[in-house]
Amino acid sequence: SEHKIGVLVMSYGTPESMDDVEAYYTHIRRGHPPTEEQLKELTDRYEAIVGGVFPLRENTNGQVAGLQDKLDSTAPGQYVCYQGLKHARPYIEDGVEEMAKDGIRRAVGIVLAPHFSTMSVGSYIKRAKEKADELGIEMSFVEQYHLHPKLIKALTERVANGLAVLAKSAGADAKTKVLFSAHSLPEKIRELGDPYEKQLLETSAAVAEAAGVQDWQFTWQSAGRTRDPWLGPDILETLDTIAGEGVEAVLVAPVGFVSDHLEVLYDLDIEAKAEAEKIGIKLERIAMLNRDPLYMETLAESVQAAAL
Ligand code: FEC
Repeated sequence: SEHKIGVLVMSYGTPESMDDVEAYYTHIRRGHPPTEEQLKELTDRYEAIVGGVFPLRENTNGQVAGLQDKLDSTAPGQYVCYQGLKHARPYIEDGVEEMAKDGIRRAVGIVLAPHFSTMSVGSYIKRAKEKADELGIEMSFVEQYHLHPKLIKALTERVANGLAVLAKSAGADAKTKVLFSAHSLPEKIRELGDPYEKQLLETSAAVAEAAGVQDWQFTWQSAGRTRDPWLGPDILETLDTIAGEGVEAVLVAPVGFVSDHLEVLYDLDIEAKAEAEKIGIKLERIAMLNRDPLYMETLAESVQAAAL
């Protein structure tokens, strides 16, 4: 397979079992183990989410397989996909080692997150590049694909469907708002001139425009539990603010994420939904991309462009 191009598909990673949550959390905290209380809080969140405990693993596996299929159909025999996770096995470095073992000399890296931040996609790339340099693999990277037309189309379809569902539950006359959201990051990214915020607003504006949505805003979610200030306002606060402005129905579009996982199934479907109920807002969420064919094409085309 020496002439094949390796594709390192990188994703956040999730624990393999309940027993693995502590090690996973320790890795996220850069080697600092969580307290009993922090660990219990995270374990409780995993136990509360619907559809089995760790859906991100299956979804990432499905996306890697879907991308391989798409590449095989457009460029038969040219690409071979490997998985590399940020906080769980197989780690990013394990994926690069697998490529080296298979004799891969050239590779492309892509992250299952559309927007670039030095703290997110940048850190995946840094780790992959370090390992690839060490093992003599020549590697290029897709840094973002947040305005790829097929990504925008897939998200637009979901917003249109979500609004139709919401109109049924809240009534077609309800004052409705679309809230685009993404994972918050520490405020210090602003001083670094990070493109994350700008790119998220660009995706949101493109989808709103294509879906004909007039009333929308962007909000953050899932801020970390650290002492640094994180980007806000958080979705819970935004819901309170817009309830005060007379909004009766909200469609949440978490465009910074591509899979069903904890930050969507807990932070939005349980936590934000409960807050909305408390203040009398009807809340629905768009379906996540998971293995959507348009998303698979977005990934395949981005990989092929970066491989040139
Ligand atoms: O379903 C799952 O098992 C995993 C869900 C999950 C995704 C995810 C995505 C992103 N994160 C990003 C940034 C940070 C920063 C910190 C941080 C902490 C956590 C914790 C859990 C967690 N994240 Fe995450 N994130 C997911 C899960 N994340 C659990 C630890 C408990 C907590 O704080 O809630 C803070 C780390 C630190 O202490 O420094 C920063 C970003 C994304 C979206 C991009 C991507 O997917 O890479 C950014 C999914």
